[in-house]
Amino acid sequence: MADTVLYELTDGLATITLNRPDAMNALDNTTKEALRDTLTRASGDPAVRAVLLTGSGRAFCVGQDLKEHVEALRAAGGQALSTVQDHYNPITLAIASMPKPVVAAVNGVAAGAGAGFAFAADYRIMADTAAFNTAFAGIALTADSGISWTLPRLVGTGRAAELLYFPRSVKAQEALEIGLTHRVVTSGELPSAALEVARRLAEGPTAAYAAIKESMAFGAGHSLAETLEKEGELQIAAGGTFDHLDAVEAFVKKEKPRFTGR
Ligand code: T3D
Repeated sequence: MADTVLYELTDGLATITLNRPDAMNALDNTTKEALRDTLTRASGDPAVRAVLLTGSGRAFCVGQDLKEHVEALRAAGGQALSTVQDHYNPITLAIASMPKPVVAAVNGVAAGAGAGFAFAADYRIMADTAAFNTAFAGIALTADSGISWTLPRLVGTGRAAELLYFPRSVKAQEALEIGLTHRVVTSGELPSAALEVARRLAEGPTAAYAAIKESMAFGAGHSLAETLEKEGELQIAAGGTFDHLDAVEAFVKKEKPRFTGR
């Protein structure tokens, strides 16, 4: 695996770190491929019960590496844009459909696809010095990495349009106020605060979390009646897990449940 994406698995928590600090974790082809493959690995590994996605250095991720991109454009014209199908779509889908919670620890600026990856995560915790920037229209591109789907759901259609038409840095405090992040902490506190949230999720009822994630995604595109049916199917599956039985037994005994993810 390329060292531009670091992977560590400890006690059910997979930490994925974008590691091109000198390039503000801009996404060159090597990094995009490594990130896509690393997310796929985490998704399929039953030992992984939660994922923490972050960046090294002063940025979370500034999106497409525009220095590499300009060369690709010169060489291949519009063909360079197949990276959306080859990389951005699978990466975004891997985060959004990961059958376990994904926490984005936004340690610095998250722009373009970098913001898209954070928006696709289940939980965002952000340093007070960090910011989001949709960026795309600034270089005459449309939204990708799912931003046209996630952003209106997070902040509403009107505000999403404003942020896409007029890209700007949305600093942490504003991000919190408009619903772009769940929590803001100081940059010094971010690593431990993010780890605490992610560990808590890694120690949780993994199958139930996967079902919650699946039913919310399903509900976004289906009617109430269809969603009720889906919830029913998923609840039968969740009700058959060891974690459910153990948790109900623990409740009755007035004990704290210990989830194993099965
Ligand atoms: O085909 C396709 O590629 C389609 C897919 C697109 C997906 C996308 O992600 S498109 C969006 C690409 N990203 C951007 O347009 C963001 C561009 N960057 C910025 O707007 C600003 O740099 C930031 C708002 C992110 C941060 O501003 P600031 O003032 O903190 O930093 P800076 O001074 O602008 O940048 C610092 C360095 O990082 C600088 O390099 P230097 O001068 O020190 O050598 C700058 O060039 C570099 N940098 C920032 N963003 C990118 C980048 N280098 C390559 N690619 C970048 N995206």
